[in-house]
Amino acid sequence: MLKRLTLPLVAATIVAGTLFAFRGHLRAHESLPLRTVTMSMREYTFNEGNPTFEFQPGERIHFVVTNDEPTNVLHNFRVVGMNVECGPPMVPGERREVVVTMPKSGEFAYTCCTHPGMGGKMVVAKK
Ligand SMILES: [Cu+2]
Repeated sequence: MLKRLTLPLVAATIVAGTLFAFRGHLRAHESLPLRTVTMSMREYTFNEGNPTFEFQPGERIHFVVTNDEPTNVLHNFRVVGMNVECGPPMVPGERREVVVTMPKSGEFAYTCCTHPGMGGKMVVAKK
C-alpha cells in the first residue's frame, strides 16, 4: 500500500516543484517593466552634455539611440561591459535600438566608438 502511494507522491512533488521554480523564473524577469531611454547624438554629445544615467539592478532598459546631427557626421553607440558593441556607423537620422538587462551593480561607460570624449557613464545601484 505504502509503495503504491510513494511513486505518485514523488512524481507529484517533482511536478509541483518544477512549476513553482518556473513561476519564480517568470516572476524574476517580469518584476520590472521595460523602460525606454532615448539618447540623442548631436554636436558630438549624447543628450546635450553626456549625462550620467542611473539604473536599478535587473532593470530592463530599451535604449533608443538616434543620430540627430544636422550635418553629415557619423556616430556610433556602445556600452562597455554590457554587451553593447560598436555596430556599423550611424548616419544622421538613423536609429539603433537595444534592450539590456542591467547587471547587479557597477559603473559602465557609454561611448561613441568614433569620437573620443563623446560619452558618459551608467551607474547601476540599488536605491
Ligand atoms: Cu561620434
